[in-house]
Amino acid sequence: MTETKRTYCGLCHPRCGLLLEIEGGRAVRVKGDANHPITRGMICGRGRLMIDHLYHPDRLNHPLKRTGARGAGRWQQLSWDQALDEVAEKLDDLRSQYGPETLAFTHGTKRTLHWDERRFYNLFGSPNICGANNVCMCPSQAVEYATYGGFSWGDVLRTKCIVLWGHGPSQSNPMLFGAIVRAQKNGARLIVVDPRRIQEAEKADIWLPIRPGTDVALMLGWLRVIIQENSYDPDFVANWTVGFDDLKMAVADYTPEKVAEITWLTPEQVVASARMYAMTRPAMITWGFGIDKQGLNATQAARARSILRAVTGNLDVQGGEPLGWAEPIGKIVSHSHLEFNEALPAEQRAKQLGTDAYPFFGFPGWERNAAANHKLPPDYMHPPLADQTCVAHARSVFGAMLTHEPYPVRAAISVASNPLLSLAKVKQTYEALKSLDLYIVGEFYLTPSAALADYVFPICSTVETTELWHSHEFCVACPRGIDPLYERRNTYDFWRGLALRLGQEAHWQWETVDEVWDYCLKPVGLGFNELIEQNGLFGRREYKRYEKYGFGTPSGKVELRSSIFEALGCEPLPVCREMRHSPVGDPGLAEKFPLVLISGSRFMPMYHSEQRQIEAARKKRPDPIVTIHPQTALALGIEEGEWVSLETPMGSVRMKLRLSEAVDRRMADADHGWWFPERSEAEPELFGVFESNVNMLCPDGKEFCNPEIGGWPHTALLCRVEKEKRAD
Ligand SMILES: Nc1nc2c(c(=O)[nH]1)N[C@H]1C(S)=C(S)[C@@H](COP(=O)(O)OP(=O)(O)OC[C@H]3O[C@@H](n4cnc5c(=O)[nH]c(N)nc54)[C@H](O)[C@@H]3O)O[C@H]1N2
Ligand SMILES: Nc1nc2c(c(=O)[nH]1)N[C@H]1C(S)=C(S)[C@@H](COP(=O)(O)OP(=O)(O)OC[C@H]3O[C@@H](n4cnc5c(=O)[nH]c(N)nc54)[C@H](O)[C@@H]3O)O[C@H]1N2
Ligand code: SF4
Ligand SMILES: [Mo]
Repeated sequence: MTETKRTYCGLCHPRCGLLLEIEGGRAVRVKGDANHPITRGMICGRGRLMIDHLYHPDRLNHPLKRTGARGAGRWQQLSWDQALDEVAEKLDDLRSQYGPETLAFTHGTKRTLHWDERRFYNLFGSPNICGANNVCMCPSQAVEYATYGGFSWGDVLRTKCIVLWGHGPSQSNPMLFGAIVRAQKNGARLIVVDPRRIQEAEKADIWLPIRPGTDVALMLGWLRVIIQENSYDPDFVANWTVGFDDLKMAVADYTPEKVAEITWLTPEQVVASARMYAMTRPAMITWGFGIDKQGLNATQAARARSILRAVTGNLDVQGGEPLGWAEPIGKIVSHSHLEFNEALPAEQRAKQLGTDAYPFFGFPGWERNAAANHKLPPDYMHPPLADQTCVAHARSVFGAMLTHEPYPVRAAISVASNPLLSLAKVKQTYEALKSLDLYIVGEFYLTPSAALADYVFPICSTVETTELWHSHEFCVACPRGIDPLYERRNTYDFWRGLALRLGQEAHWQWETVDEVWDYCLKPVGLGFNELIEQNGLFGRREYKRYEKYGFGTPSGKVELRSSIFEALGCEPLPVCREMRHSPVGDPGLAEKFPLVLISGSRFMPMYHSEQRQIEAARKKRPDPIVTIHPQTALALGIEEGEWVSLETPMGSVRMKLRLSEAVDRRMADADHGWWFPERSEAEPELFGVFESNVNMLCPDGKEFCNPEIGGWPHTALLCRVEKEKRAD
């Protein structure tokens, strides 16, 4: 007999509705849930692999404790209680010896709840949560809070013009891509700013093949055209912004000719695209990782993008860039409340590593954003999440593991992150993790990072747990499809298990995560099960609420000139910087490393370093790939399908060569996230983690990071591609 259970996929961000078919207690098939109120039966090629993932023989099913040397691949199984008891005791000892700040956390992309770890760290007393946050979306969030008091999310289905700026949803967000295709059918224009001729570029009205890392110059050029041609919204600018005259001066030099020279575009392309964006209303610019991964320029590009949205009058209008939470969705208990940031005392906040160098992304910036937000009704605009706008800098944290400066970091926990694959400067991350007294990982699989742990906890898949998923406009209950297999548990149980053993019991009153969801839904008069039954809660959006409340910034207006940046010694108006390793930034280096490197462009069905062990996924992408133009390959004497060495001044990796006219002759496009689960775990092999891991080539020194947030570059670097030199 087949039983069908409603559940959800969390193998990437959208949380699509799934139906799990269960026979004899075992899930055997998966398909999209046609009754899901948002995803309506759609699932992608990765979601279809849920069964393979759920029962994969490599899955971690029991807690493990290291028995040999770190990284030697020798483990013993133990019970959750035993493992949690031992870990808690060690954490307690380390806290007494070095202070709570000695415990760090490495953060991945939004796959788990995140507020639970923040709550645990706040109560433990450590401000040292670090990870991909400085490069992924969080910078945009922090910047938008400082500029207009919230994070906007384009209204794709009702817009007339979409700008995909460093964003390739056909590979990275299939649900959004579907919506863009529908919007185009309804007449929306599409502008794509991307160095590669991606699928979206083929469909675009205008494609701008920009030189990587120079997007701020184009944004400033657009602003200049828009101001000169009076195609901005004069009423909005006059009534709702501060700093317009300063902005005018800041963009004055960015003539179409100058922008063209910087960006590899033509002056005509600059002007035509600016006009299309400004004169087609309403319009929206999506968030794209192509911007956030630019290191030096990422923060200022996010600032310039938010300014473009504002001066064109697209903020908080239908079809533009809505702001804030729809009624009554905003009443649901926010993640910022669950984070419990007030629990971390000022003297512990002051110890956050890296904040001296990058104040805007640490407590000094977060506290200013939060103070400005407090003027607004909380159900209209939730406070900035510390999880997304207030983190320690990974390199400072790893530095403190190695040097014990400014104080020793002796322990770390990684849950839902694979730092050896995701962070720049792999070797230092490796040395740092190796040096710890205690390293704990919560995972699905034994990854290269997990292989270095002292304890590994088996975490259940999304279909084995629940989640309350909300956007600004709706809230959906994500139900459990089957009970957790073996001894897998969800991350809430992991954190609560530790918390109870470390004196935090008063603050973890909910025994299960389902009870947390009931607590969150109480203000809207629902329980989690009722929400499942009524198939979601949908809000009613009001537009232009700034007319009622103002913006959640210090001035109450959109700050084209940012007072928060200024107070923290950061550039208050958008500026363009030349990337350190670029054909212009270092022409001498460019002679030795002549190609501009971009890394990590998304591809299906892989997600970052995941799915490498899943046969059906691996068939589609068996090897790490670097792509260059056929003419470039001809000149280098290398051919499609051969293994090549890809090198930057940081190091060298091997990848398989692909040739494509979709990339410029002057650049190379390399996969990220590669390790080889089929190889040996024990060191020195460590699943081949150093062999084809593109982050071996990415730097994160201060000269490469933007001074506001400290984001490091995964794009716009210099590299060379050569025939592989064989040892034989
Ligand atoms: N060179 C280069 N580097 C990049 C990027 C790039 O474009 N180029 N992209 C960057 C970006 S945007 C990001 S966000 C980071 C991503 O960085 P990470 O999030 O660290 O990347 P993943 O490889 O997805 O690692 C997540 C790990 O968590 C596990 N996992 C997944 N879901 C869960 C869960 O629900 N619970 C638990 N406990 N574990 C789970 C997976 O098995 C996987 O090993 O990488 C960054 N690194
Ligand atoms: N299949 C798959 N989907 C994913 C992920 C995954 O690993 N795999 N990761 C998820 C995560 S955490 C994230 S953050 C999102 C990111 O998803 P996207 O925002 O789509 O990010 P990317 O694919 O990294 O880069 C988008 C585009 O930026 C371009 N680009 C690179 N450098 C530059 C530049 O300097 N300027 C401009 N204008 N463009 C540039 C690339 O050519 C690429 O087409 O994807 C999510 N979805
Ligand atoms: S992996 Fe696919 S099915 Fe799963 S949440 Fe992401 S888009 Fe949806
Ligand atoms: Mo990301």
